[in-house]
Amino acid sequence: MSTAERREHAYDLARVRSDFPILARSVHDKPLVYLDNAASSQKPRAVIDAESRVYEECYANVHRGVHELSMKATDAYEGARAVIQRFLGAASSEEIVYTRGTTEAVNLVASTWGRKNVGAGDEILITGLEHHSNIVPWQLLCEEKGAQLRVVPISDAGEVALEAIEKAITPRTRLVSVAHVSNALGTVLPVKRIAALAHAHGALMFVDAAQSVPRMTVDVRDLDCDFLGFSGHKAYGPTGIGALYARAEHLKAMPPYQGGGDMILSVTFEKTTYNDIPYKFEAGTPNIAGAIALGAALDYLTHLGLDRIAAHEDALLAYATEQASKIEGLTLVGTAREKVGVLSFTLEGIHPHDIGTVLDYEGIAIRTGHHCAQPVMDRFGIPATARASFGLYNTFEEIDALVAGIRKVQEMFA
Ligand code: 7TS
Repeated sequence: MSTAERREHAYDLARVRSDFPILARSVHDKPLVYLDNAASSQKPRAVIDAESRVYEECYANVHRGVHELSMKATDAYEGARAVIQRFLGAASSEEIVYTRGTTEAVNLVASTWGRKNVGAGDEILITGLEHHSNIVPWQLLCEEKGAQLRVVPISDAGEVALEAIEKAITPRTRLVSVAHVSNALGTVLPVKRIAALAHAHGALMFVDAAQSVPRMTVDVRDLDCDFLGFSGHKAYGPTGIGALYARAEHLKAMPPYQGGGDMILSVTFEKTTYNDIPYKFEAGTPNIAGAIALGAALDYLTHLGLDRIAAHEDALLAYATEQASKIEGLTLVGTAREKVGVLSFTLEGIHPHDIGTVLDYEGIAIRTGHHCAQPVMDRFGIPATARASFGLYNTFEEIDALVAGIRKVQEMFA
């Protein structure tokens, strides 16, 4: 995109920033520079208000009461499910299951679809750049079933070759499960093409969309995936709420996840019949206000425009990469051609935790550590990285502050 086109597509950044009350605060007497968006993003007023409005105006339990408040709460809760459905391009809102987030979406599929469909000698295929939440649930399943977890390696740039994935799929592969965007490296995986490969070999496809949903258009029918999970809190919504998208035919065939209220049609001590999808997978009183506020967050993103958000973040990452490359002793970890959202790096002779601590005193929030992707660190032979991750409200001046902060770290540890 040219500079002129970018300007035309850009939104009013100052106005957008004013939508996020927390961005006005200072940290250690410095203006807050929040660059930890891959871990969790800040919330706009629209989300904060949506959540408090539920408790002030229409709070009651859902799917239960005939009284006015319960019906209002149910309407808003189901309305938010329809927002998620449209946001993801799903065919029907019965394909949207509320979960606590991405982690629970993976665990739900592993322990329901997985327990039913994966047997001894079968294989689950993942890549070397996965977050722990897209590794451990499959390990647990494989251990229980005598199945095998296979891993497609990543290159020095942090990419995964399509040919390597194709080679790793065998007639025993039941599921391919990959991140759309790596949280540690920023690599964008070609999930649409990976889904086509999986299907061509009779396997299903799970997309971990935790990092893509907040920063690019994600359309489940275009990707043609079977399952997709994301977290509300990374998409400017509340914590403790997210969703699993799954094709209706899979949900109908899958056994229930947890047992309890709301997931049943009838219960006797002899036999229980289960509710229709998606409720079959939603036992117990859910995060009602959180779900409704997640709907408000996705509406906010839609209103701003996912392509404008993506263009802005691309420009931020390009600028940050250019500036960081000028710093002697700084090594970028993750240099994929298709990359978004995060800038992971190490500084020669300085532990990432020291980088994070010094930057914090400058008011700059980044994450340091293994980012719940220890195999990625092992692959690059490092214990940790420092990671700046961008959001729709970050500015070019904030990247300048980051760069100045990094230089200060180097001076202190010289
Ligand atoms: N998958 C990816 C790609 C992620 O980045 C994360 C969280 C998860 C799954 C798990 O999401 P949750 O909401 O269920 O916890 N990633 C990070 C991170 O990069 N820093 O903190 C959490």
